[in-house]
Amino acid sequence: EVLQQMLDYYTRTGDHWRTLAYRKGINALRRQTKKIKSKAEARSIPGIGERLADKIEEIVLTDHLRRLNHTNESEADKIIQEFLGIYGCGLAQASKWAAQGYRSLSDLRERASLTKNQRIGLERYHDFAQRIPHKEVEAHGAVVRRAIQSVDKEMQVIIGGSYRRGAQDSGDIDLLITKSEATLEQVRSLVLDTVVPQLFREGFLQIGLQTSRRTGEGSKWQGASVLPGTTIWRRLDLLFVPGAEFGAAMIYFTGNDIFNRSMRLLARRKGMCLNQRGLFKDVMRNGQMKLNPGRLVEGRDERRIFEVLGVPWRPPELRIC
Ligand code: DCP
Ligand code: MG
Repeated sequence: EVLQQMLDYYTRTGDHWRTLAYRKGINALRRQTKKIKSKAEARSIPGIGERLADKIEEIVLTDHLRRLNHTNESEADKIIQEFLGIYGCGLAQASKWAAQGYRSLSDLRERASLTKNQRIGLERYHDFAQRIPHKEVEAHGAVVRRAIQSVDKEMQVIIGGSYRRGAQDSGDIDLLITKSEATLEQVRSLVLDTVVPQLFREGFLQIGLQTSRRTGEGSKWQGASVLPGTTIWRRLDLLFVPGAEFGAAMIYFTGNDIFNRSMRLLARRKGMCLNQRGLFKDVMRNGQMKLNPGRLVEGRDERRIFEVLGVPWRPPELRIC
């Protein structure tokens, strides 16, 4: 719990590397079957480095961490943390508001000039802050699946993200929409031209927070939905996946992010490149820079991508790193 509070702090302050180290460390500790009581014991666990082992020993001996007392004090940090809960608000925006003197959500609501989406994020702050129970994620998926399949019976809707990893609750709902022979444009136009307008008419979709043609290469729709008979708005992502990229997209959108990172790193070590569209080989690099996209080895089949990388198949619920 103490390390988790440190992790929350580093997440809030955007300290990328410490965030990773703490997540790894906490997960490694959770997997231990007996209590870790010293620095040496902590240090012998893969994933726990020197400095984290020091902290673990301190927690064992004192029941708290000096550093934590310090980090908890910062008032500005608490404000920024609160602002970061506004959907679509990143660290830059949160810090900017804090620097402009806004101290609370009601400050923002009353005095700040906000974009339409920021205003919605603020109005629905408490909705979006709540975790979504597994069963409810499933129900949102079913509504979208029904709407999509009433237009095209062969179109598939798969619930990805933390849900696919078996989480009891999720931060948002990630739906992959795909069909074996469909192109990106075909999936996109079915969803954007037909299904999304229909789901708005039914009162299921409430708002589009990012319109697809502006984000990335137009491969998703992001917004909010409400189940019939309920009032809480949930964050919903519709991800358009061409049939040929299904396996790579499944890996990417199943996560978790750290598992993805290690798969990509492994691909790189083997002279390949893994992204959400496929596994590529013969990629030429100049340091960090990719000089060519390489040749597609596999995109369609999730298991095959594991095989080519030489990684034994890992069911989604074991992809928690
Ligand atoms: N993803 C990633 N790297 C990121 C962000 C996301 O690899 N920086 C991938 C892995 C995630 C998936 O996309 O599992 C979905 O992203 P979410 O932010 O929705 O994360 P989760 O679904 O895992 O968790 P949550 O319950 O918070 O939604
Ligand atoms: Mg998610």
